[in-house]
Amino acid sequence: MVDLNELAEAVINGNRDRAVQLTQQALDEGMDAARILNEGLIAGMQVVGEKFKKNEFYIPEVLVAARAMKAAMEVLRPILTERSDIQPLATVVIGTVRGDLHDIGKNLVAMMLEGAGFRVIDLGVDTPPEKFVEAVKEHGARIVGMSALLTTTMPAMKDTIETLKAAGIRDQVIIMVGGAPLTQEYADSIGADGYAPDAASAVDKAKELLSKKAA
Ligand code: B1M
Repeated sequence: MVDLNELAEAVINGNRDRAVQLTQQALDEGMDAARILNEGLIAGMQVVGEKFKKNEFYIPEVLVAARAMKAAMEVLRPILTERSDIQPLATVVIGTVRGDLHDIGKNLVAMMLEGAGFRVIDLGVDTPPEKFVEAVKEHGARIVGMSALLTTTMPAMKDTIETLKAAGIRDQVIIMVGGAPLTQEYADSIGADGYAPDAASAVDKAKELLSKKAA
């Protein structure tokens, strides 16, 4: 049986091949994908963050850890995005906000939403407000999802909401925000419709807000 601490270690050490191999092995052994993700990959990345904060790790180490985590997430993708229904629940436009290059959490949220039956348009990282507006118009999105991992890029969420307002489409969409430094209070203060602390609750929140809006 795969030891998930070993998987976390592989992420911490940036050992991509080992992370991929252990993730695949855990799946083959019938382990739950959410458990592999939370207790292996996310737990490892948590340690990376702590080491980075204490100056025990620098950017290159964090980058190789992120590369290992992303490669292992690709192994989980087919399971996380497996869907039973055919008609998408709604279209979600999602992106990491302007100035912010962190995308692991955003990618996870996108995968889980896809798995829950949403059509997801992923705008990537460092997304300017205007790009969100264009994408909502182009794809007829009902939900706008924004991710930020830096306290310095959180204000870009407010800018994006203001830009959606200026474009006259703010009330057509549900705005959801998330990312490690975010709180419900911050989400309320910038006028977002919803906040979720992790990818699984982001799916619940999206469904809840959608049904409220339809009611
Ligand atoms: Co950066 N970084 N980083 N980094 N990095 C953090 C965020 C930091 C907390 C590290 C630390 O000091 N401990 C710190 C931010 C401090 C702050 O602002 N308070 C930091 C810093 C300072 C920086 C730089 C400024 C460093 C520098 O250059 N001096 C720089 C900024 C670059 C930029 O963006 N402009 C930088 C760069 C990088 C890398 C490029 C090296 C790399 C990113 C690689 C990549 O993403 N492709 C990186 C990484 C990996 C991290 C840490 C270690 C890990 C982030 C992560 O992937 N976590 C991070 C420390 C940490 O968070 N422990 C750190 C795992 C991921 C699954 O969690 O993203 O929180 P998370 O997503 C969760 C939830 O937040 C939520 O669901 C996800 C899944 O459960 N969620 C949503 C996320 N988005 C959501 C959206 C929703 C709903 C929920 O609705 C739409």
